[in-house]
Amino acid sequence: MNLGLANIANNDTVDAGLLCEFQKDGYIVIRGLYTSEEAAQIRDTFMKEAQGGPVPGLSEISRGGIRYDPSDPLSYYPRMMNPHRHTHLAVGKIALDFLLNPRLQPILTALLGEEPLGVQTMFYFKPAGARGQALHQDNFYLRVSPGTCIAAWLAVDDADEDNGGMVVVPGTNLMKIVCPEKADPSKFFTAELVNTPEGLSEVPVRLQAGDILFFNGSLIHGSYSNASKDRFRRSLIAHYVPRYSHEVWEGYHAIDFSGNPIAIAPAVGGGPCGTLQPGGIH
Ligand SMILES: O=C(O)CCC(=O)C(=O)O
Repeated sequence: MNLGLANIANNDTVDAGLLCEFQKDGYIVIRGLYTSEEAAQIRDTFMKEAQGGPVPGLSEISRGGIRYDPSDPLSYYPRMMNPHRHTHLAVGKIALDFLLNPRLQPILTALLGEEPLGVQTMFYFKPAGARGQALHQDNFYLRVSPGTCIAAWLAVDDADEDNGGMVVVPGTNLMKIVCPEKADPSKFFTAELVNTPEGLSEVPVRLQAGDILFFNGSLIHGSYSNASKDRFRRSLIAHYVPRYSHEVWEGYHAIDFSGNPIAIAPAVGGGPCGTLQPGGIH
């Protein structure tokens, strides 16, 4: 699965082999899509924005009304939500540039099979000692129908098992949305957990700064704690929905790759998990 730029034919689409991998396993990695210099610039810009602690209106200061304990490394470095909506800030410009980057567009178009629309960005700092995000399926939250969403997860630092890199469960992309159970708050900062189905296994995805992991919205994925002594595991993440989605969770504002807003009907009411289903930011 460790595929490089050679797998992008003419740099304008993904080749058939790569597309097959994505359809079978639910994810692919494109190595070096961003240079290490670009990754370093993203890292430095977000670190500068976070140097005084959480930024009101941008950082996720509480989850479901619960504030991070001051002893939690995430209390100083919570993730930043939708920075691309804050284009008056340097992080906003960088996030919007990532969301609508022409290098990503043909890859996303090939993987989705139709025009991608950007709906969400997030920046994770994940300092040493920080908890991970419990295994989940993105479309539980994004509520795209028909079909599903897709994520582009850019490694801003090298990411592996030591610093809480991503894990995926290949093949779960072919499953329906599974209603989650409660996650262990001592291990995870999110509340919902989807267990690995019997017969399938978690696979760690080892990335170097500048690599991008693309994954399908039904794929079970997440991450464990950053067990390193002193390594951050920063990442910039974008989520996309297909142009002809009938509905998506109401909190998202879809834009095309020219930055034009595209209206999609809101997914309201209970989803497949009834009132358990929160919808939205995950
Ligand atoms: O970066 C992580 O630890 C988890 C990210 C994730 O699950 C997502 O982007 O959907």
